[in-house]
Amino acid sequence: MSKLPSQVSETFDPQVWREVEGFDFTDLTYHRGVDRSGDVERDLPVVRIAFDRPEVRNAFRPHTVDELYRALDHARMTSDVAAIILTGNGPSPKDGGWAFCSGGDQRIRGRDGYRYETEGADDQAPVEQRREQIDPARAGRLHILEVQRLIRTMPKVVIAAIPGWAAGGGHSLNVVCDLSIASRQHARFMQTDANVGSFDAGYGSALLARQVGDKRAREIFFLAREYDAETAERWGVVNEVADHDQLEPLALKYARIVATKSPQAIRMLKFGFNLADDGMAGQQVFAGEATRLAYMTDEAVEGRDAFIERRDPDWSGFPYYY
Ligand code: S0N
Repeated sequence: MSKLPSQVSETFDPQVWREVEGFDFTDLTYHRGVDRSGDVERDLPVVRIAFDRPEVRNAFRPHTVDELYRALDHARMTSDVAAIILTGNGPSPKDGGWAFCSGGDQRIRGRDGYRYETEGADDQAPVEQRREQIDPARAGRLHILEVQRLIRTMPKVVIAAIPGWAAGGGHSLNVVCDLSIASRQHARFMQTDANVGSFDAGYGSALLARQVGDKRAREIFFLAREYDAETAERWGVVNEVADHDQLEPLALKYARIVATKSPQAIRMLKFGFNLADDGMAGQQVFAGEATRLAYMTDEAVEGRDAFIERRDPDWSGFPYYY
């Protein structure tokens, strides 16, 4: 059941967003930017994906992660979308607190590494029985890492707009986004993984060390101290701090600026930024894009045509040095 625009989030501006049709998300909201300033309503090249579990500081359960992957992948495949804003709705109806995301929902974390939803499983039953009650393909995966990889490898800019807490796996999601802005009044950061026996020993820590320096990253994880938006900006965890009511307008402004740039240049830059840190996987993503570009050359067309026409390729028109 979709939410009324007025119910999405206190900072949500229904004038600049329309719901993306075809989804029935329960743990997220998914909107497309719209320009309603002229006679005709026009889509903007930006989408807004928001965690929508404010009562638990936007913690994610497996179902949330499934929805997040679907929304991000849909945005990836929408050819006229240049940038994705990832944020959290709020405030919490319980206590007015704000959150981007507080990581994995600790209430459904099974001892065996599986994640148990209340729905579909009797959460009072012994672990072994619960395991038989649910589809392991849906419940057992630590698939927030798949979301991280999708954000990292998608050929579009993902902008984290942090309205409140970014903790644990939510802290790591911010790390993996391309750009970040944070609410001066409510954004708070804490890497709580080690408090709860969890550890993002991948992007959440290694990429963080790239961003803030090795000692600082170790401090963030080993001491798990809270830090605010201005500290986050000083350390390089976010790009800019905005007043709370200006957070979403600023995120939209970032997205619209990105959309004025060459899509090809943005893709190659993003993949180039990632390449060295991502090793052969990063090389593969970069090289895939280079191959796509190469297919557009006469030289590649000659190779294809020669095969189809069952003749030797004629490379004479293509110099070894440009
Ligand atoms: C975010 C914190 C600091 C906010 O504190 P505050 O403002 O005092 O609010 P609280 O009163 O604590 O919270 C309000 C209500 O929200 C519930 N809640 C908050 N966070 C969670 C959560 N993560 N899971 C479930 N519920 C949560 C509170 O219980 C409270 O509810 P009520 O009102 O009913 O009492 C503070 O809340 C905090 O520290 N939260 C926990 C942060 C945390 O430790 N998160 C988990 C860290 N680990 C991960 O995220 C795992 C990452 C991950 O998923 C992963 C990564 C790599 C590989 C695999 C995985 C994987 O496990 O999938």
